[in-house]
Amino acid sequence: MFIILLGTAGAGKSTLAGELKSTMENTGANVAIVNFDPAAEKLPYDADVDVRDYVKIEDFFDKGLGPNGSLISAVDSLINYSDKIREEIDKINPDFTIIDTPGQLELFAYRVGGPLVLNSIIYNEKSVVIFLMDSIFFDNPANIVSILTLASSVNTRFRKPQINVVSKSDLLDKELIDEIIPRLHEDGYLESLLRESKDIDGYTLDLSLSLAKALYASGYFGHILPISIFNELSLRLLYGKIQEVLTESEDYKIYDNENNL
Ligand SMILES: Nc1nc2c(ncn2[C@@H]2O[C@H](COP(=O)(O)OP(=O)(O)OP(=O)(O)O)[C@@H](O)[C@H]2O)c(=O)[nH]1
Ligand SMILES: [Mg+2]
Repeated sequence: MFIILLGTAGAGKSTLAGELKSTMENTGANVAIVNFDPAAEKLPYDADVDVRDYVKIEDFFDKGLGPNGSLISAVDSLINYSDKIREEIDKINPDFTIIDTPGQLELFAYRVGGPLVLNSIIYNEKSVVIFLMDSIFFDNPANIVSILTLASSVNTRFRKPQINVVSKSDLLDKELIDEIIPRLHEDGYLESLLRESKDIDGYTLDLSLSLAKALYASGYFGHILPISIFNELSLRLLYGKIQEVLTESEDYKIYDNENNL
């Protein structure tokens, strides 16, 4: 079973990969981590499988590409090694494989290459996407709408069960954690926050209201889980949610963690 960590640059994916592995292993699970970032320099965990063994980002710089173009081409070229990467994972034979992806989210929200390579590694196994929304995006309701719109793009592209989490929740106010985030799934709540906000008006308000309405109308919202590497309980709740999703048979939806909190 595969757990794909996705999120904007610096959202905490690599750190979470290592911490989640420890949490899961403490309950007896056998967990492997795949580093899926060809441009990673230092990782906060020991990768069991590493795409840097297959592609070198420098080779793409040498072809005259810039840093972003190089990363995109490097990930695309991993399609040639997906069988080998899967063989490596199968040799380890873990209960769960965590895939730590690069923060160049365009690869997964808009382009074909990222999902294509990941799907060819995952093949017919069950998988779940954990989408990390950095707590910095929770500073005002318009930014919450923006990051949820991005989360919905990822969901449209991957068509996999997806758990949306707010990462680094230790940096958020108590009011956000206790009162605002738990209510975000309630139809119309985000719109009321937007209308009450003093910082948003005019066109930005109209656009944000329309996007928020569309997110509710499409049924996109599930409960959003705040997580922090400094809060072991939040990691255990995330693991519980992952287990629940991976043992359910539904094809693709946003998962609701109401019953787990
Ligand atoms: N306060 C706080 N900081 C965190 C948490 N998780 C990660 N960080 C910090 O956030 C920074 C970025 O973490 P990374 O794990 O490298 O983020 P990433 O998403 O892998 O970044 P890219 O691979 O560059 O996209 C590091 O300084 C981490 O120590 C958290 O739960 N709380
Ligand atoms: Mg990383």
